[in-house]
Amino acid sequence: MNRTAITAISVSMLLSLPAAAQISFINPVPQQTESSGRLFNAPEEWDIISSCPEYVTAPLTRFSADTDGAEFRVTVAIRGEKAARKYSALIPDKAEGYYIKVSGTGITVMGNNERGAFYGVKSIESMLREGKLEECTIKDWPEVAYRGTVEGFYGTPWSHEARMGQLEFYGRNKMNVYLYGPKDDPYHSVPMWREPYPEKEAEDIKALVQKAKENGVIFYWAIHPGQDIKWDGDDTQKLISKFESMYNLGIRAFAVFFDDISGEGTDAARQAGLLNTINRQFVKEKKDVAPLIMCPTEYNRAWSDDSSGYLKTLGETLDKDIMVMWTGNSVVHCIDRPSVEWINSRIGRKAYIWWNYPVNDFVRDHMLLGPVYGNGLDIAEEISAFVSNPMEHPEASKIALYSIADYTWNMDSYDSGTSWTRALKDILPGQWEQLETIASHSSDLGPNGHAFRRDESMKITPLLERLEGAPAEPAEEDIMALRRECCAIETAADILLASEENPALTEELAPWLLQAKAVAEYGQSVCTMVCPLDGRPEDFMTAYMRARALQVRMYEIDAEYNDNPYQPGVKIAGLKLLPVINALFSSAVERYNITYGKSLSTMTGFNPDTMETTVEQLSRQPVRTRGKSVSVSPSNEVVTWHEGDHLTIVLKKECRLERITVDLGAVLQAGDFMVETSRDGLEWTSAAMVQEEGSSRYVSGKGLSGASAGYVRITYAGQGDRETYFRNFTIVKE
Ligand code: 14T
Repeated sequence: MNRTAITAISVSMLLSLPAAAQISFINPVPQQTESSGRLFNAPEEWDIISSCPEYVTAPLTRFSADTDGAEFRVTVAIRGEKAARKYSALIPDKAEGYYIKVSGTGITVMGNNERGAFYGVKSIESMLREGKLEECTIKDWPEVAYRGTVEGFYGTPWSHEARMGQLEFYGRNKMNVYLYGPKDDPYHSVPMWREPYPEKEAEDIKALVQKAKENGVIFYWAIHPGQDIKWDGDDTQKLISKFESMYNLGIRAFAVFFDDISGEGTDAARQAGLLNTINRQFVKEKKDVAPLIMCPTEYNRAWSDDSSGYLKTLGETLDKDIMVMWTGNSVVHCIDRPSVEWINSRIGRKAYIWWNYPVNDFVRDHMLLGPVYGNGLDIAEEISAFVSNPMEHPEASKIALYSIADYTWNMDSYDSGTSWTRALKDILPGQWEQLETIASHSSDLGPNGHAFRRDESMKITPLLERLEGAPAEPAEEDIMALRRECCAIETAADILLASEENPALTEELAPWLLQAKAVAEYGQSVCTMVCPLDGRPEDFMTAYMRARALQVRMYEIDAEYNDNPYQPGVKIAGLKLLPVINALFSSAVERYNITYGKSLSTMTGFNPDTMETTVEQLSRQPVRTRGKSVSVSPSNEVVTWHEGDHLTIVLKKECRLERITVDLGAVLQAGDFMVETSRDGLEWTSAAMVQEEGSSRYVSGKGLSGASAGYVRITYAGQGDRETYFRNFTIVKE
């Protein structure tokens, strides 16, 4: 074992001792700490001396009674105040910085500004998690000015309660921005962005604004008007009136998103004109409104083309104090320094990073619970902000958000592994090891159109690689190790399914926990097939039958839960663990068949239908079989078809078809696209497709019923390139 490994182990042992140093509860990891290591119980009474606003000291009054004249004194002040004078050399000279001193006689919290003082208090609050304090001094400040989230995903927007909980979580983890922009809120986007919110929603927003204030979070409200905006003064006025109505609900920070639109709305000069008008006639006039944020249409490098001049126009025309969002080299991508320099030079300002992680709106069957890694540790100086687009699962998103808070505050010492462990402990203190076991096998996204992948099953990767390399002759100890891991997963899933520690988390994870349990039981059966406990063929057969039964159960869980129209189902451990178990299964059955002259099925997985295509952008889209329907997962991207391009669904077994549906997001010209079926992939019969009234959906005509096919394809038969969406391509078996 090398030295780094030894240090790593001893550090993690220290961290997992029950009486962990209280400083370790503080997130993000503070910039500078000094500690005597002395821990003591928080007194029952303390005297809080502060002229800061109430919310700054409120976290402390929850712990001990604020009693005038109590011996233990807590002083909270902000640079410039009299009480802060003698600390002026100790307070970091950075926005939101703070200085803390904890001793047996009292606590001093000095903020460089109001939010700095609040964060100092939040650090004390975190330290108090087990009712203890640690004698220490801390100097702390953030490296990125704006840190937080953008609720910017497609799918079910977060509930009001979830948002309230998020804002508290941001306060605790020193994130200062929440951008409200769920794609499926009709009052944020088309069709109703011009309308004020109904009363109930308006009340909720007021409550969120209040909650944000109490947690030092800037609540940005974003509008997404680009799909139907008309560039006349009229819509500008309507937009400003909507902002005015939001201002009346307490909103003091605004954003305009122009992402994912087409047509008129995408014009850079017009967008910049609108933003500048809002900036000058609304933001500046109000005096108490935060700097505007805009999300451009070309919001990532793959979609921005210097020849269009789009970014250059924004860079030159937009008022300098308007911030511009950016997702990186593609829609879903990690951010590194060269890529930030590339965009900064075009927009003439520091990019406002919109990181599309852990958002899973394009892989909704996956839960993204793994460590946060991959972003440059040297980009703090180059960006104006870094916000994360999370999953529609608010509680599960906190695993990633905890580390994103850590990363953006303190990049220099960010360590994704330790940050992840601390996140798990924070979110589920009593059962974090079980959560870790599950999360470690639920981090990759599976194949997806953005080609964004995450590592998975890291702790047992060497084991899985050995088994994968030679599934036919696995070492006995490797099978034992695999069995142990599967037992651990099954145990963890059972414990978490019944856990009452964080009910919201259990509810969100439940389908994936059931799936994890099925995978784990399947894995154990396969281990028994490979190494029959007494080496008797009867044991093999029982284990084999159970493995088959669990394959069916996995399929059923996938078919029953998480019913959304895009990526329905429940996937877990798909990157490494499940493929290895499947490989072991198949080779064990093969060996058995040869030895005993049998012909048991070696097939694994119940998604035997596949797809072939000449369209590069669609080549990574998965095929999904659900009941009788087989469909190619839709792509959000605009797809370019070249002459003769096709996409073919290949059925595992020829069968009679009931229906074919196609939706390319537009009304098609006769002869542009052809849908055909075939029994052998050689001889093709064309299927008549009928447009559904007033929609871009086409459904096969009556003639199809009864036709038998093993292949169904759609071909672009027009001339020149053609751009379309790819919303749906489904066949329904009879
Ligand atoms: F504005 C952006 F920065 C952005 O990322 N917009 C959307 C966002 O709402 C969504 O959650 C995210 C992840 O799916 O990606 C953007 O949505 C897309 C991505 C596409 F590739 C919409 C259409 C696409 F073709």
